[in-house]
Amino acid sequence: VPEFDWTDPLSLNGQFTEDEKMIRDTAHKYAQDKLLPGIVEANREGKFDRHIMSEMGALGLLGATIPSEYGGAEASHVAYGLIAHEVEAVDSGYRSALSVQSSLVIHPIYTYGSEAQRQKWLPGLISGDLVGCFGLTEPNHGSDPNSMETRAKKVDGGYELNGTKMWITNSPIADVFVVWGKLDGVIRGFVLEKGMDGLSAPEIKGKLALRASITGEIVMDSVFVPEDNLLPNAKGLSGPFGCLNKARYGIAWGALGAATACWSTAREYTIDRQQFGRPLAANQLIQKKLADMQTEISIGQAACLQIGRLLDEKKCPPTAISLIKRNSAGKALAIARECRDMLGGNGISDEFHVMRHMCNLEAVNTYEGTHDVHALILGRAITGIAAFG
Ligand code: TGC
Ligand code: FAD
Repeated sequence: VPEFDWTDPLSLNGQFTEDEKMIRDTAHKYAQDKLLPGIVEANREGKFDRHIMSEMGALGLLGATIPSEYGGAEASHVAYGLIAHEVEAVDSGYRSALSVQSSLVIHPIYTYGSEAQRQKWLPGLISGDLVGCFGLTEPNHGSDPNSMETRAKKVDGGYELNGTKMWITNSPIADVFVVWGKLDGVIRGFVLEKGMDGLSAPEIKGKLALRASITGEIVMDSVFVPEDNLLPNAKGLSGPFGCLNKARYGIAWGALGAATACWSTAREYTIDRQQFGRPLAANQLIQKKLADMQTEISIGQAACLQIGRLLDEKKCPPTAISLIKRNSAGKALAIARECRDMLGGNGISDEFHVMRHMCNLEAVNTYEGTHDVHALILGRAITGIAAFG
């Protein structure tokens, strides 16, 4: 009889290719050896170390699915998901940096850009020499990006952009800004570069989630953007949404990495800690919680694997990505809250990592489409009735 492996209850490891396992192990080692030792301090101080992008780039973790001619690792979507899982096991903020760079900046330049644009920006973004950000959300328009106020006007030799983007991961340290704005009423993508006149990216302070990630605004005050910086092959909301599909998929894997880290901590803690003369883990209530969490995590991972394979086969409907993004983020948040409780008073200390994950997952449950917005996307598909407006 095959043995049950509590670390891999659905034997998913056997479903990965050798390449995927190698990439996962590289990401795991990097995250544990290089990211984990500094995360408590980075979170306390609210600091993101720019050098992390270069380190991830050097290991091939950025833009991993992109062809090698631009510096990419030509990895599968499953490998990309496994990278997100391992990095987010340390901190959702580090996975955010990776998601934005890979799915929201490298992907649109590769998919919607001209050959000249690919050659100009992709190698630097994939190596981590350049940092990118993605501006869709605005102060007055988050769940409803179609109502955006950012406008582009045709001028001699290019476009003039006016508008403000809000809650933009990495914008204060970005070299390259993929910004979405309306040109003659149609949403288009523009690549802005640090130093352009009228472009600024002030940091948003006071975050209680994703403190080790840097977040800012993008303020565009009559920014002149040359003709060559318009992404030629994206028109309408399907442009930014094509990027969100990729990022939401990575988040679905990543959130389960954070959940796994919390669950492992709670497991070890309740085995080690004695109350009433025996380990906490000897109590049925504790074992039930651990079993419920393991069930949700492993079923969630199996779902992510299925979606990853569908993406690799170019057979994945975007609505299926809403299902896993919503499931993983919501379940991971619930698991982190439960683990926090299982650690008792120690659960509120950052030394145990769980409460940091819990706070981070509040943001993960909100960005890239809130938990409820993804329910409405599924609801529209199920009923044929859009409940947004
Ligand atoms: P709707 O009528 O649904 O669609 C308009 C056009 O877009 C197309 N489309 C998609 N295309 C590809 N993939 C998808 N997932 C798509 N969803 C829609 C659609 O086919 C249509 O195309 P066309 O050519 O017919 O015009 O538009 P709506 O305005 O009714 O949309 C409503 C809703 C709720 C689905 C949508 O607006 C939504 O998903 N809102 C959530 C916004 C969001 O996710 N923002 C994320 C910002 S980026 C971010 O958070 C980064 S955090 C990253 C990090 O730090 O890790
Ligand atoms: P709102 O849309 O105002 O929603 C508020 C509440 O109302 C939510 O609970 C929502 O579910 C609910 N709601 C909204 N509409 C409906 C409806 N029709 N029916 C029922 N309930 C509804 N954006 C970017 O473009 N780039 C980034 O890099 C980026 N990074 C981010 C990083 C962080 C840390 C955070 C917090 C956000 C980031 N975002 C980014 C923005 C993020 O995508 C938005 O916050 C998110 O889409 C929600 O938009 P909102 O904050 O305007 O909330």
